[in-house]
Amino acid sequence: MTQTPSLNRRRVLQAGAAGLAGMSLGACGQAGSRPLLSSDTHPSDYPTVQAVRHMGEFLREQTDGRLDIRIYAGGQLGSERDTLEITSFGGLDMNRVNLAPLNSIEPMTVIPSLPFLFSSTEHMRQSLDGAPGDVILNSLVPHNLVGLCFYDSGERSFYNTRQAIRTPDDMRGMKIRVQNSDLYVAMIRALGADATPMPLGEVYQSLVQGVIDGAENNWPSYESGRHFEAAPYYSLTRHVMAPEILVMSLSRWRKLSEADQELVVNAAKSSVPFMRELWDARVAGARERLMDAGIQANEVDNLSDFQGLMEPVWENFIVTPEQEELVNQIQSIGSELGGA
Ligand code: GTR
Repeated sequence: MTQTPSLNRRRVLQAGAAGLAGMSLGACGQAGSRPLLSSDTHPSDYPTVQAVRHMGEFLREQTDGRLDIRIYAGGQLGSERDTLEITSFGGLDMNRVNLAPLNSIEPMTVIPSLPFLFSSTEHMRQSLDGAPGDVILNSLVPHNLVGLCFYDSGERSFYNTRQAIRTPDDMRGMKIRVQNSDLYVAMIRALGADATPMPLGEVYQSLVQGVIDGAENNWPSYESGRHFEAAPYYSLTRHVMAPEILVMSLSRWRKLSEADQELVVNAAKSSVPFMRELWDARVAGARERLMDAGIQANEVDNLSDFQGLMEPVWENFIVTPEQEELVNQIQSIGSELGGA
């Protein structure tokens, strides 16, 4: 990490901790004027960042500026795993992350990350807007986090520096970067490749230097991280549709009055449809720009080859009756939609 971000990071985290210490002296609801500090690994124009900014505007308008959000974008405060830990300690107020780095913290978050669980965007959205989503948001409280809302993250597919992937055999022996999640490691191993967990910020350089052969992500991240420059083969396996999640530190949450807690939840909920609109446009735009840039995208005819290899992964990662119940709920939403 360069000197500037680490200095910045230290300053922000000290401000967060000092703010919290100061607030703990005050009465509930008298949180003072310090904005809520929020982290995101993506750049400032990315839909997740814009959605949290939108939420901040909502809060400012509703409270005459008493509540506000300051976003530290572009991963300047550190990786998702590190900033999540800081958030649960109360050193950061809010954090927008993917569900993957929460997989090792809370087993219920594993479920929407299961490969090939959702049969469509609608299936994913309805599940997360409904009871299954609430169960997951509420499951984070014992980990000192409050789940505020989910954002779309689209479909993740594999990309690499070498060749189009059409069958699992094509990726045998490849080194594939994954997020910090045992589920993702197991998924890659089951496909016959080698999994290398690493933070998003290190992926571009690792592709260029040949430390890894490929990775997996949605169109917008493949574009914004410029991974396509080094890994031009994008194969549409669409194996995971794990959403993004916005969390708040429980200690900060508890210092809000009930009315402010309600405002924060409403602000988060109101940012979801806003984000979805941006997201759909961003996916379409990214795809078009990448095709124009000359990447080699290919459809995968027999996705069942990939799906079949995921059966043991499901078995190993669905271990509690609560998780099983959640899978059933999500699958029945899919059946009602006529998909799953
Ligand atoms: C993106 C996601 C990020 C992060 C990233 C990654 O799609 O928005 O939160 O999880 O993938 O692969 O690290």
